[in-house]
Amino acid sequence: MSNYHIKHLEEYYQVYRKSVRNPESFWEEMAEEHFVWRRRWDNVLTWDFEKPEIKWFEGAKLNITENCLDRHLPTRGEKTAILFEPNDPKEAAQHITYRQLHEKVCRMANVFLEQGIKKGDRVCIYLPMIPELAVSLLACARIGAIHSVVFAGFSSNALATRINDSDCKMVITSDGSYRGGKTIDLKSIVDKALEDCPGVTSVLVVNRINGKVTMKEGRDHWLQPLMDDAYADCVAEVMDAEDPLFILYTSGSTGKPKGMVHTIAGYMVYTAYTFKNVFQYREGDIFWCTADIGWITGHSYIVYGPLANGATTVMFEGVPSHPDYGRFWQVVEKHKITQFYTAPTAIRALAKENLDYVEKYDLSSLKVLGSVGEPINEEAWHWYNNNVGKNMSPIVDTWWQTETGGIMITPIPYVTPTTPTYATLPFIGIQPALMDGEGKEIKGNQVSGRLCIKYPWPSVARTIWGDHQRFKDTYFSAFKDMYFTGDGALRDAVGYYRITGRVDDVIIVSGHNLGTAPIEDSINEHPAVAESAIVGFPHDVKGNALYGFVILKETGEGRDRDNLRREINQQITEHIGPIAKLDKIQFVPGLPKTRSGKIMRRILRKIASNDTSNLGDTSTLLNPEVVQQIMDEVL
Ligand code: 7RM
Repeated sequence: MSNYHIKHLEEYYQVYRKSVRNPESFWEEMAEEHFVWRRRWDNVLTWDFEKPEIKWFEGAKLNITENCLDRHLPTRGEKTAILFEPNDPKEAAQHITYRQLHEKVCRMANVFLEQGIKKGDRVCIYLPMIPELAVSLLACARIGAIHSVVFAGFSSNALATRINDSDCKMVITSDGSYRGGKTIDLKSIVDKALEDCPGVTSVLVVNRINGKVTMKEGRDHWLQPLMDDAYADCVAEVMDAEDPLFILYTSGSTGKPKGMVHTIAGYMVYTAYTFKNVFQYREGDIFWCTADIGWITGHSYIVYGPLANGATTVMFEGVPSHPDYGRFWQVVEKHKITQFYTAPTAIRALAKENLDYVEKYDLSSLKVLGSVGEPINEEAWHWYNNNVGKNMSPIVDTWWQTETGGIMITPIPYVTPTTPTYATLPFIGIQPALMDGEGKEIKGNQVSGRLCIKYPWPSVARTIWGDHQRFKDTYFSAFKDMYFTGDGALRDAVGYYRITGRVDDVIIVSGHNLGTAPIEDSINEHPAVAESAIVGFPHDVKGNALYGFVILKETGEGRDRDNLRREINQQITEHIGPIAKLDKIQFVPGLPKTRSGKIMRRILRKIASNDTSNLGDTSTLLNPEVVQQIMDEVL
């Protein structure tokens, strides 16, 4: 098991240097030793960032489900693969063993075949966080169909756009879903979407809520009876390393969503290796990633990464606030979770609530805490570290993207000393570069620039479905021979990276580059402030000035607003300098967020610059109502 499990910092540097000196031989060794192949590759890597074209393990044959399921059966057949924790804490958790999961996947794969789905066909999956969701991804992979998961919080419009863009033939959904105290009628959302999707010939429906649905004759079928009748084994389709595994849509800054295409072998190798190291996974651990499988985090670190390692992975159907704000910690105690991976937005929401919700539970099983999705602000970091980790569990602040497939910049717990708000060091095999406005690499430490990656890694996306030109334009054109992430970052004196946010979040005020994240951190440290977001707006003298949207904590609601504004600016002056002071501060009830918890600054920018006639695409907003509320009170 050479180099598979990094145990101390010196070893990290050694393995890192090796992986960078000769990436091909490094990844070849990993691929050889830790996976099962039907045929060996002819080339480890061929690449050209100009075209762009990237191929890993070309010529190899495999099926990812044999790596995630079949090969574990002799040694781990009775081990829990998926631990399902339902929305309602009174409903029993389900422990699905590797043997049971294998059987479910095979049965579902046979159902797909009966529905006429063939290798290469696209299947849209629109399901809540129930076991059938994970099973359906693997069932697609079993027969070589390409899954396209659409997060079940998206509207029928957004769903239809995604189904049509990749020309899906089949949709897997459920009658409905439980979310906290609510139920949502998913099937009727699908029905509405399908009015505009002539290419969909069959719909398979999971019964989750015993809901009333209309089933369209000839098109719609309940899934369970078909699975019961299906054969319990299914021969795995032998796939090429570079065949697509899935499409996953990610919102662009403008225009329609981008269907990122990931291919089988490289994605498998990279997600498995990162899972093992970034979470210091050991046999017997119970790993919980709270993301939805509708996002890349769920694909890579609920399904493929954990299962490739034969791990027990938790699927949680519920929400952090139901039946109360202690739900996450109750689940940690109940299932003795060893690794807990969540998003800063969830941490901030829970940190606003009474500490009793955390302190009530025994969290001593935890060994590693993870964060992903946005920069974690200092206050949230400390809250997480003190109250969840009890200063005993390292926090891995993992930076990566839908496009990167797996974690790219991250500490390795118990190996890399952590610093709040820093994603720290590049993962093994990852070669970051910071670039300036002229397209030159900025070398050395204590510098900041645009974050690029110089060399291919196995799980980089290969194209945008149906639009290779856009793939090239978006990621491979800004800087020659580099993958451009769209993020800004700084590298500190010891070479640690801090992600400062999307590059379009950099605001130039009087010629100074200001990242939004440190200013927001400073504001958020004010005791009356719950959360904030900053954008620039045009200013005669400064070029841009800063506009802050601030959510107050309940304790701050009664305070004099002008005093609060003065205190906030005083604090920014102390933390960053007077240059970062805000010209305008508006107190708001909420911030417009995407369904994955990212603030939609584009909308705030329009509001701040009084340009609200066309807000652009708001279909991915979780809370469209706050936009109107903010506009009604604009300064
Ligand atoms: C995994 C995921 C990608 C964007 C990325 C960043 C931001 C993600 C961090 C982060 C600071 C982090 N995929 N981002 N992780 N920023 N620190 N640890 O979130 O495609 O949905 O988003 O998210 O801007 O480019 S994603």
